[in-house]
Amino acid sequence: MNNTTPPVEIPYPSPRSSRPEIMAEEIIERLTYRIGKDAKVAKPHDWLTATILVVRDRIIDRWMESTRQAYRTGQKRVYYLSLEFLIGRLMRDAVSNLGLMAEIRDALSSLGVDVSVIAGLEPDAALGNGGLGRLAACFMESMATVDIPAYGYGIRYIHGLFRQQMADGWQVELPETWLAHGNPWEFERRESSYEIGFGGSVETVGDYEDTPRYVWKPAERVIAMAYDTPIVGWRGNRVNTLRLWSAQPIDPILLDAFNAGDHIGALRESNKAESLTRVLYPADANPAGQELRLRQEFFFSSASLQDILRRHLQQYPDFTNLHEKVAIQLNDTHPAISIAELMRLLVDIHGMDFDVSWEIVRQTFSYTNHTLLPEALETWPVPLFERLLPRHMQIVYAINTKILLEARKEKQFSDTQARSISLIDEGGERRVRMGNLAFIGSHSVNGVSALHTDLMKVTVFADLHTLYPTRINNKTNGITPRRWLMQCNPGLTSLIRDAIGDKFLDDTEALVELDKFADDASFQEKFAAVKRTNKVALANLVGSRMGIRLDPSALFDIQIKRIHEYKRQLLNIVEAVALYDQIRSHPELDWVPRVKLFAGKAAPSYHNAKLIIKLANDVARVINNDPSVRGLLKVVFVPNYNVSLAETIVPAADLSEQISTAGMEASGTGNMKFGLNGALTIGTLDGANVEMLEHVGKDNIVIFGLTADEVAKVRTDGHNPRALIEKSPELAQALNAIASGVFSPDDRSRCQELIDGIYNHDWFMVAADFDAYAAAQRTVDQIWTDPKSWYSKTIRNTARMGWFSSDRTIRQYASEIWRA
Ligand code: HBZ
Repeated sequence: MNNTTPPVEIPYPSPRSSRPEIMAEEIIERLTYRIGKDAKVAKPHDWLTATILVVRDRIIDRWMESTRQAYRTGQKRVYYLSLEFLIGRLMRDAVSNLGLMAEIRDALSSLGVDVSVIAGLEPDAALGNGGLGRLAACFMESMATVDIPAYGYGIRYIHGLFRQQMADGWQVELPETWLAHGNPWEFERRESSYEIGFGGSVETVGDYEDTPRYVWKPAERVIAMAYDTPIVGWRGNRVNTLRLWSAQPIDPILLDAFNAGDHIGALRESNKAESLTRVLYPADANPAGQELRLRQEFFFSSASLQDILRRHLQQYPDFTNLHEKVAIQLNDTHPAISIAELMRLLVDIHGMDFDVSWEIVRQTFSYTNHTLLPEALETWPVPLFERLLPRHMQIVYAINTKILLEARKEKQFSDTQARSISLIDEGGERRVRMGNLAFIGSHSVNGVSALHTDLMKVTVFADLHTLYPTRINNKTNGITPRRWLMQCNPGLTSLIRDAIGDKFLDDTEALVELDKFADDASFQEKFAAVKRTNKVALANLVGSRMGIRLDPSALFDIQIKRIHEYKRQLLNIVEAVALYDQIRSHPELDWVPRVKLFAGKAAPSYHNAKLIIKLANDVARVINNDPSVRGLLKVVFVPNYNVSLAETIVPAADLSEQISTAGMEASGTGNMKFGLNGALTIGTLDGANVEMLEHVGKDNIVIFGLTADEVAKVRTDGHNPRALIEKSPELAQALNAIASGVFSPDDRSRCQELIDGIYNHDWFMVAADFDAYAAAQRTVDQIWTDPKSWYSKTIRNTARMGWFSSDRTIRQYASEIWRA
């Protein structure tokens, strides 16, 4: 370029119109020129794609402006690294956040297209398993809403979480194909590609006088290529980026091999690379300890860090201020290898001093822990780690030496304490502890509810907490009120607007104004009518998918979440069986009609969880077909639970089951979604239930069972479940019915082992909590029979759940952890 001529001023395009007639024209334009279809022959999917493209255009201006603004102001950027983003559908979210809901509906209807029909065709982006992945999705939306320049980094899995089908009541996993029709939300960024290495060796350069330099010579290399999805905040104020990495081969085809006739071998490298990002590990709070998983973790960590460093160098000369301009949040330990990788990049590639780098790294990273379950804390065998990441192994040893010396010198740590904080587990097969690495390499370590954070300090991280007593802090989870109230429950949203105005749309805590309507008869009636409409919608869905008729005037009692023994779906099923026995033995009593609805996926390798699904289906079949129950009790297991299904189920719930063994559920977020949508919670004092109790008040929640302290005490003092069962005839009868095959006549001993577990050790306190749980359920029945009291409580739930907005959580992360 000739530097005497001034640069050409390229004007920005003017913002797109939001008039329905203009958008209708644009939809036709996209249909014609982008999809190549005539409106006359266009299929519903074509309309969906064309509509998304039109919506997407309305996001792009703001997206670019958000990026420009971040550069202009030099604001600190937040990077959320997560192996999971459980997003669900994006169209309704984007349209609603842009405030274009009515306009899009009108534009489409002028073309003879029903927006709700095409919206229902959008596949769920299910790039996650459960709570941790859904939290990441809520956080992305909230970070855009509260105007934080943020990037989410993850993996673009070709197959997200498996599709769950039932075969004779058993879970069967089928591949999910969310990309089958293409993904109109994403932008492929070929220019944002990075090389990722694996294996090989480390060479030392320089002699003894010099500080040696280490050069990693990987044996294998793949390319990480970026795909960007814009994430729109509420009212479209800010648009952030979700950047997902896809693995590509360095050489798409080995032509020499192909020409020599080895057609399969010619593609071997290519297939190997692509397999890296082909599937999401379907494990949730279970170990997923295979080599491919570690490869995925390193792959996306390294790509993200290279991207972050490149962006930093566009604005600053070096990395001495990295921690002032960059905050990286590690979503659990899955990206914890980033700590060693950032050290490698700073020291080996950019020639920085080890100790200086370590301080910057520590100030840059922070780590969120999502589970105390020891089996879910990631560790990797040293030989595997060393083979795959030889330079990172050296760095881990170097960090370990530094920290252990510090602990012994400054805090007089004993051998036992040193063993517990070490990055290497030396008991048995030597393993690298990713939790300890994440803790030591971060300036902040947070739990996700007050109870969970307190327990972290005295259990898994007790000794690290002694060493760094200010590092652990709490950030109670939250949920985005856009998806989990405004979009999924438009009826309730408009009722609330009529009552208290619009303030709650921007400040969820303003919902508290609703409190004064809790005992207002006319408001209660409208609240009940909205709930009924939502229940009819759910009943229709269950009717059409499963052929089971649900009575919308029954109490809808709902437990939806991953299937895990600690979440105690089994306790709920056993209680259903006990209730079934009671109804049959006392037909003269006034039983409250109930629907017990379950949904959730089990990790494919989790035997007992899959058995619990089968049991739920077996119990459902027997109860639903027993005329003596007269429809007073129905049990349903709805297959293929996902975000979209939750959006129909949550608004329809009367009762929310949050019944985990106290001390085991880190937080829970489903509990918050139900409360916000006006369900009563039956729950233990576990996770965020404890804080929900504080917010909604003890009269508006039904709490039962052992506390976390009591569970711990029972476990150490010794627990005699058999004696308890013998003292509880209802429990004994229900357990014996299940164990003896009443619900599994084809295989009478199917559940014997499951029930033996309760008799012999009862690790999850099913027997210990059963009587309290059954009594709490009868309290729920009591409240239900007095509708005034029921709605007074459930309205207060909606009114007082505003604090559980993820906007509040994100503001706390921003001010207390990221300083952004
Ligand atoms: O994270 C969940 C917790 O169980 C839930 O209580 C919490 O509300 C939610 C969000 O903070 N945890 C997960 O979804 N997953 C894991 O904890 C996990 C841990 C290790 C793994 C896989 C999953 O290897």
